[in-house]
Amino acid sequence: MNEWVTNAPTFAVVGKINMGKSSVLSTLLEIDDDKLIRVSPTPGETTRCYALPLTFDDREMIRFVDTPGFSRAMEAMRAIQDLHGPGTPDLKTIKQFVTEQLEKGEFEDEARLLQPVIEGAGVLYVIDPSKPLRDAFVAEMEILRWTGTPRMALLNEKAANTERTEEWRKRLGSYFNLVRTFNAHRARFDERRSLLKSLLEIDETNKSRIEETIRLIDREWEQRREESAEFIMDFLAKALKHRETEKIDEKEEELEHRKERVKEQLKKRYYSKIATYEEKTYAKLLKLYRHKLLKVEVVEEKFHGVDLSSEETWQKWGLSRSQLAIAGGPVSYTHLTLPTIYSV
Ligand SMILES: Nc1nc2c(ncn2[C@@H]2O[C@H](COP(=O)(O)OP(=O)(O)O)[C@@H](O)[C@H]2O)c(=O)[nH]1
Ligand SMILES: [Mg+2]
Repeated sequence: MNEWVTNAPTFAVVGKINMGKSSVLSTLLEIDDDKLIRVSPTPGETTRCYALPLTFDDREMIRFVDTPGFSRAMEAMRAIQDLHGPGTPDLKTIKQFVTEQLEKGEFEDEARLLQPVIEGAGVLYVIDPSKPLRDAFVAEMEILRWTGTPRMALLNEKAANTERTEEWRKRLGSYFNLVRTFNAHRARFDERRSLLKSLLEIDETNKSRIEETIRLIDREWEQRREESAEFIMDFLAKALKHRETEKIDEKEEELEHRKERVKEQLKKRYYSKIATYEEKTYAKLLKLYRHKLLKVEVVEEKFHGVDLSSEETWQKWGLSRSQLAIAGGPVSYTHLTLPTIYSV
């Protein structure tokens, strides 16, 4: 019985340890959760395979499998060749290698990584093209080619240097059906969508399922945008309507310093309240976009001493004269109503 490949189209994410496999998956699937996926600066943190389903309404649409990664690709390649004898090893040889090595444990990482592949999973091979193209990488590509499985290479550029990218592309082109870039740390919705779309090119048998998933993702994204616009409008309405008042008695009204003190207190309370509203809005937006680990801290002090009615302030924030005219309405309103309401 298959352990990793079930009814949903399945793709194993493979590559050398520390290439960013887990990072690619956490970005692609919006998994911002240490418990579900381990992204780690310490090589070798993922020690077994993990099934990561892309689910809608409890239905598993596509399954990805995070794998430990190749650790001894050259030696594994030779072991597979020895197992096969003369000629080119094929899927049968790889199956034999996996079965034997799961028992023996000499190439445990390789055997675990190849297990979903021999069960029929498509392959997403992650590399970092800023690394030199060593023989060990060629060995990985060779082993994957022997499986005969549909496969795509993903260039996850961790460092900025791109001088080796072309060389990588050329080499990958002869081993993979498709070569795409996907930056695990910078990819946004469009890149994620386009990666899912690329799966169509390596897995034609599941065309309608993958297309349906893309439609669902599009619909979900649209809903999120509408919801986030509502959150922001709600925040603005609350912030603009907010008032802080303080009573001072007649006697004190004559005292300038007393009035100034009350003004300062009001200001503090006002900005603290606005900061609370802002923080709550951020929390709702982060939840909507599934960021669990990210925390936003709104520092209310950053507003202190800011004169929102001054043109200079807005220009410092990079607003042009016409934008300033638009901003001018609510701003002067906020400013005027802010700390100057006294009830006597
Ligand atoms: N700057 C940068 N670092 C990355 C990127 N992808 C992964 N990393 C880092 O590389 C390290 C290994 O990543 P991980 O996903 O655990 O690699 P894996 O062993 O292939 O699963 C982690 O410290 C990641 O934060 C990337 O696109 N840009
Ligand atoms: Mg990993």
